[in-house]
Amino acid sequence: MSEFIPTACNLCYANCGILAQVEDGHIVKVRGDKNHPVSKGYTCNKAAQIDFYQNGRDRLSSPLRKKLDGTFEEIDWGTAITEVAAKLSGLRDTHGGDKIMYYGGGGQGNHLGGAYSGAVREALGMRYHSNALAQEKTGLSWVSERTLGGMWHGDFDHCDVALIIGKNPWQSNGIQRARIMLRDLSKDPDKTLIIFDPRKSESAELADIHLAVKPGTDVWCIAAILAYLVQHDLVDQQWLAEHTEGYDRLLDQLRSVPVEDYADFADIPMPQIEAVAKAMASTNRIAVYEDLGIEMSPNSTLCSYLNVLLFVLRGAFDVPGGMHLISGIGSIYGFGASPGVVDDDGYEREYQTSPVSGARVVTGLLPCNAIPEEILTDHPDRIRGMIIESANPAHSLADSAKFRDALTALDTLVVIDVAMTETAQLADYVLPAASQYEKFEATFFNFEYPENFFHLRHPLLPPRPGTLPEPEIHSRLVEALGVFEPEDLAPFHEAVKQGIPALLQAVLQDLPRYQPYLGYIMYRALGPTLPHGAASAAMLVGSCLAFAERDPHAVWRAGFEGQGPMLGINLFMAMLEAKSGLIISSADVENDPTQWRQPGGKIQLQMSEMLDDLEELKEYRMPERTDEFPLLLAAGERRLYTANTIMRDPDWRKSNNPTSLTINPIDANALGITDAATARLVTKRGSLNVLVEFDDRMQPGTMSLPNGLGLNYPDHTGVNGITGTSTNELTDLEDRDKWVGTPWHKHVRARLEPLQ
Ligand SMILES: Nc1nc2c(c(=O)[nH]1)N[C@H]1C(S)=C(S)[C@@H](COP(=O)(O)OP(=O)(O)OC[C@H]3O[C@@H](n4cnc5c(=O)[nH]c(N)nc54)[C@H](O)[C@@H]3O)O[C@H]1N2
Ligand SMILES: Nc1nc2c(c(=O)[nH]1)N[C@H]1C(S)=C(S)[C@@H](COP(=O)(O)OP(=O)(O)OC[C@H]3O[C@@H](n4cnc5c(=O)[nH]c(N)nc54)[C@H](O)[C@@H]3O)O[C@H]1N2
Ligand code: SF4
Ligand SMILES: [Mo]
Repeated sequence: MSEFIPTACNLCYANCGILAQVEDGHIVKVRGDKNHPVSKGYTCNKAAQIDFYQNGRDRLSSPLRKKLDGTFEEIDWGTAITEVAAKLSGLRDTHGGDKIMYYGGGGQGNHLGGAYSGAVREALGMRYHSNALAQEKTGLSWVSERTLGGMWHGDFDHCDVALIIGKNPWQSNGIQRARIMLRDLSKDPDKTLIIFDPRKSESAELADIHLAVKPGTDVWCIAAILAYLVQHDLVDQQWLAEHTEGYDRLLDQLRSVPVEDYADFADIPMPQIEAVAKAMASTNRIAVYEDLGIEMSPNSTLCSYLNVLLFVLRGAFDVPGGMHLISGIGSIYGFGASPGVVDDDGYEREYQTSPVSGARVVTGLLPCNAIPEEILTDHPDRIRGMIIESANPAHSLADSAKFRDALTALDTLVVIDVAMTETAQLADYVLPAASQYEKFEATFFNFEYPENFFHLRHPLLPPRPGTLPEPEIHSRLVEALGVFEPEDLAPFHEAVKQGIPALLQAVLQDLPRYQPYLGYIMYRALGPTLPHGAASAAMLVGSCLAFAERDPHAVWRAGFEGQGPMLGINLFMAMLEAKSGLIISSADVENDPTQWRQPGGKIQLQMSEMLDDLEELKEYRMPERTDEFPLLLAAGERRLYTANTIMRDPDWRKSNNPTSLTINPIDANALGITDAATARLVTKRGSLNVLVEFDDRMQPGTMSLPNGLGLNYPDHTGVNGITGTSTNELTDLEDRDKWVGTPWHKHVRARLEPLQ
C-alpha cells in the first residue's frame, strides 16, 4: 500500500486538508488531515471523489490550435507559445494592449498559477481583468472598503449570535468545519443560530431562528432589525461614538423606518424580528456571513452595507466572537485596484470604469455581466483579445448564448485549463495545464482570525505528459514576448548563489523595471534552487516579505524569528516544509491596530450611495412579477454533489437526483405537473426541459436548480452528452445590480409548463 500524502480538497474555498493515497495515477483513498491547522481532519462528503477531477476523461494533454473548419489540431509547446505570443503582441501593436483582457486566474483550489500571469499582462500592456468575484463579491467588497477599509470574516467558533444570510453552509461549506460549526451552534442553548433563507435549507433546519424571507426582500428584513435596535435604544452608542464616523444621518434614517411594515413586506412575523434583536442586544459576540442568496438577488449592494451595520451597530468588531478584517499573505481582493475618491458628502467620485459601457470597476474587476457589451460593439476601445485561465465563463456567467457570441467575436482567445470546457471549445488556442494534484498549489482563501494559516500543497503526481504548470507557461510567454533574454537573468542566477537577500539586492538595482516581473524573476532565478522542486512557490517569497513587513508582531507571535527581510524569508522557508499547512500569524486580539484601517482609525459609516438607497426602500420597489413569468427561479443552488464546473464527470455523484428542479408540490399540482416528470422551464432568455422534484422545503412560488450542471462530457465510448441543466442558458445580462453589475441568479422570473 502506498503512503497517504498531505494535500487539500479543491472543490470549495474551505480547502480542507486531506491525506491522499495514490495508485497507478489514481487518487484511490482520501481522508481528513488532522495535522491541517484549521480543518483539523474535517471534510464533507465531496473530498473522497477528487479522482474524478484528477482523471477526467476530457483532460487535455496537448496544446491545441483551432483550424479553419472549427476543429482543433494538436501542436507542440514551442509552436503554441510562439504563436500565442505573436497573436497577442500583434493585437497590442495594432490596437493597444488594453484591448486584451484577462479573465479568471484560479478557482476554488488554485491561485498560485494565476499569480504568475502578472508578468504576461505587464509585457502585453493589458489593463482590464475580471473573474467570478465580479458576479458575487464586488458589492460586498465595495461597501467593506468604503466603511471598514477591508474585507471581513466572523469568529464563528466564539460567537453568541451567528447571522447567516443567503448561505447554506451545510452544503456549500466555505466556513471551516461548517457542518460541525452549525451543529455546535444549534445544540448550544446559549448561542443563537439565525438563518435568512426563503427555503428551509439543511442549515435552516438547524437554526434557532429561521427567517424565511420572501425572495429578494432581505434588505427590508435587515433594515427592520437595524431600525428596531435603534428605535429601542439597543445600539452601542458609546462604541459608535468612539470607533465610527458619520453615523448621524444613518441613525436618523433608521429612526424613521416603519419596522412592522418592512417586516410584513419581507413576510417575517414581528415576533421573529424582536427575537433576533433581543439576541443581538445582549452581546457583542456577533458573527455575520453573507453569500449568494443575497449577493445574487436585487438590492445586493445595499444588503451588504446593511450586513456591515448588523455587527458595527452592536460594536461587534475587533472583539472575540465578532468580526475581523482579513489579514493574510496575498489577497483575492484588490489586485490592480485603484479606488475612487470619496467627497465630503460621502459619494465616491473619479472611480475606474470599463472602456465601452462605463460600468463601475470595483477592486480592479470589470463586472462579469458587462463583458459581452465590452466586446460585441464597434466601439474603438472594445476588447479584442482575451486570456482565460482556470475559469469557464461560457458556462458560469449570465446568458451563455451571448457569451458564446462574444468569445467567438474576439480576434484571439487563449484558454489555459486542465479540461476541454465549454469555454475552451471557443478558443483559438488551448494551453493544457498540469492538474492541481500534479504541481505545487495554494489558494489565498485564508480568512482565519486571530490565527491565520497558509497551505502550500505539494504535488501527489508528476504532470500529465503534454501539460505544464502555469508558472512555466507564463514564463515561456514572457520570454517569447522578448522582455527577458537569457543573459538578462544572469545577474540573478549569480546573486541567488549568495542567498535570497543577495537576490533581493539584485532586484533593487533597477526596481521600477523588475518589480512588475518579480514573479517571473523569482520563478526562474530562485525557483530552481528551492527544496522539493518547489519552483512554483518562488513568488511567495515576495508575499511573505510584504506580510512580515506589514505586521511583524503577528508573525513573531506565530513563532517565527528574524528582523527585517529575514523574518519574511524564514516564514517562506517554513512554508515550503509544512506539507499540511501552517499558522503564519497570530493577532493580538486585545490591541490590534491593523484592524483599524480608515483615516483616524474610525469606521466610515456615511456611504451616501447606500444611504440614498436605504431611503428608497420606502417605495417597496421590486422587479416586477408578471403573469407570463409567475414563478421565481433560484438558478444555481449548491447541493450535496455540485462543485462549480471543477467536476465534469456526472458519475462523481453518489446521491439521488442532484440534477433536478425542486418546486413546492402546491405549485406543481396547480400546474398539473407530477413528481419526477419532465417539464419545460421558460424565462425571457430561453427554455429548457427539466426533471421536476417535489420538495416542500421550497417556499411556494419559487423553484430551484443546482449549479455547475449541463456540462458537455464524453461517455466511456467518447461520445459527448449533457447531464442536467446549464442554468445560464436561462439568465439575462440585464438583470443585475445597478452599482456593481452583479447578476440576479437567485431571482430569475420564470414559468414551468407541463410537456404534452
Ligand atoms: N456543494 C458545493 N459547495 C460549494 C460550491 C459548489 O458548487 N457546490 N461552490 C462554492 C462557491 S463558488 C460559492 S460562491 C459558495 C456559495 O454558497 P451559498 O451561497 O451557500 O450557495 P447557494 O446554494 O447558491 O445559495 C445559498 C442559499 O441562498 C438561498 N436564497 C435564494 N434566494 C434567496 C433570497 O432572496 N434571500 C436569501 N436570504 N436567500 C436566498 C438559497 O435557497 C440557498 O439555500 O459555495 C461554495 N461551495
Ligand atoms: N446561474 C448561476 N451561475 C453561477 C453561479 C450560480 O449560483 N448561478 N455561481 C457562480 C459562482 S459563485 C462562481 S464562483 C462561478 C464559478 O465559475 P468559474 O469561475 O467559471 O469557475 P469554475 O466552474 O470553478 O471552473 C474552474 C475552471 O478551472 C479549471 N481548472 C481546474 N484546475 C485547474 C488548474 O489547475 N489549472 C487551470 N488552468 N485550470 C484548472 C476547471 O477545469 C474549470 O474549467 O460560477 C458562477 N455561476
Ligand atoms: S468540498 Fe469544501 S468542505 Fe468539502 S471537503 Fe472539499 S474543501 Fe472541505
Ligand atoms: Mo463562488
